[in-house]
Amino acid sequence: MTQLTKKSLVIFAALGLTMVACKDDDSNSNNTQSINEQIDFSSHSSVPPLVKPMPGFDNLQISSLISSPDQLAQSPGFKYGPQPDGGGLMQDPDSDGYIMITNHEIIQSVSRVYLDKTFKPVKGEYIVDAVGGMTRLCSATLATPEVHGFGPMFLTAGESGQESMVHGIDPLGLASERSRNDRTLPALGKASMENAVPLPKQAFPGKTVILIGEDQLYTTSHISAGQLLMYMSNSLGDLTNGKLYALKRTNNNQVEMEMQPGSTYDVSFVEIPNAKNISGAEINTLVNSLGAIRFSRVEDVDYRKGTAANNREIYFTATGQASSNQPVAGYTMWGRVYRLRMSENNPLAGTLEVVAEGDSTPGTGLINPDNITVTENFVYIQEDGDSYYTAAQHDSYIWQYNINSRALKPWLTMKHDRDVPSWNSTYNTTGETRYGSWEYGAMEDISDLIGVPGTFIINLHPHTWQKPEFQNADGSGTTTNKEGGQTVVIRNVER
Ligand SMILES: [Ca+2]
Ligand SMILES: [Ca+2]
Ligand SMILES: [Ca+2]
Ligand SMILES: [Ca+2]
Repeated sequence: MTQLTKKSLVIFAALGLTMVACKDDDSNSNNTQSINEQIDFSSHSSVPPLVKPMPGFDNLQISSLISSPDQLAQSPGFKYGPQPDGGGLMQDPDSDGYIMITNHEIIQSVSRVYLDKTFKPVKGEYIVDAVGGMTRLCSATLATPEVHGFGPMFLTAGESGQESMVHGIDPLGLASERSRNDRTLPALGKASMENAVPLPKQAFPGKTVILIGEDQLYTTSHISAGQLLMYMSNSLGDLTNGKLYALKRTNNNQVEMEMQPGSTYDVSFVEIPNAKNISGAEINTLVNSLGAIRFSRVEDVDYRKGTAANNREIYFTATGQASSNQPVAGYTMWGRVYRLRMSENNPLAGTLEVVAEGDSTPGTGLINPDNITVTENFVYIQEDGDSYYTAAQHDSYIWQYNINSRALKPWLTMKHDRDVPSWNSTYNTTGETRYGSWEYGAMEDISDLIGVPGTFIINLHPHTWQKPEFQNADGSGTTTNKEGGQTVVIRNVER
């Protein structure tokens, strides 16, 4: 089958399911007849879920989809790698099942897992290995023709220093080409990037707009700290001829802590001239002289789902930094979540607000937000607590922020169960006792794709679960990490 035919099938398949979902919404969201009864939500993994609901969310139904020790029927040699971070799910154009694309941060790789129509993983392989990945690959986004107007393309960002780049990976590409290192997108710039998130095609019709978080802390050798970057082209699907921009305040104030919760600040995107052809070091010098806001480590970015107006509402995290457990002047320590409202008629203009932050509740509230997932009515904020601030009082949570009521509630936590010896010796092989030793990767709404409302997958990095047999999952022989990874399915998630 040619590539073009495959892509066409993806479009048709996705349109079919979208139409079903729309019908459900119009009639009755509780109409059980509309649910895809073929999906089997029992745990398919040999490892139980490594997360559990927080009090008040006991209706969540959690099953484990895949974990590193699992052996899949059609690919017994495949190992699901450590640190599953960014993910994307699509229908398999060649079957009645699905394809899950996942990057594995620390081994610089991207896996492709095939699932049957019941959502059971049956086969896995790598489409990027550490040789092709070149840099750590963090969060990621699967761009699709039906939502974004181009693709399917898995945009996965490199985060190993300021010369890292975004890779555009064909999710249907050949596994034999996994070591190819010519899949980067120079026009999207060079930086230590967490994610490159294209906005839906309806947000700014005719344009390609991609928001990129720079996970960079302030150091004397990197005084611009982290930026919110934007790639924009006036042609839909053009990833080569657009321009790169950085977010700044219209009053030129670059200090993030001079923006307070409860206030709204005018911002604009300033062009970084010739970004495609200069180094990441040059970009960082330039953005600082252009007056870009210096955030403490921008991690993940997402847009509000629903209408085009919603899609122009952007949420992103600044995960924070500390020096000897104390704040660094001008920078968030415990982390913040920002909301950028982009102007309908001008993507270069907008307003910025702090909607959640941990600095006013050191150690008990928000701790180092990292990945972020936005639905129509909620923002799910995923913590990465392994900076191990001494004042931290809880393990990594996912917080649920209600966009309308502004309520912020701890929603999910890691199942460390350190007081259960058999569990602790199995899943905490390094014996780490501090809070926050496990981290979340991406959380993705798969409801419309599988036809079951309120269903999400969440990737987990149980960093202290390590075994020699988990090493070299991508087969390149170039990495030494031996952590296990897991992806879980969660139902009854409020959207
Ligand atoms: Ca990061
Ligand atoms: Ca920077
Ligand atoms: Ca992370
Ligand atoms: Ca992080």
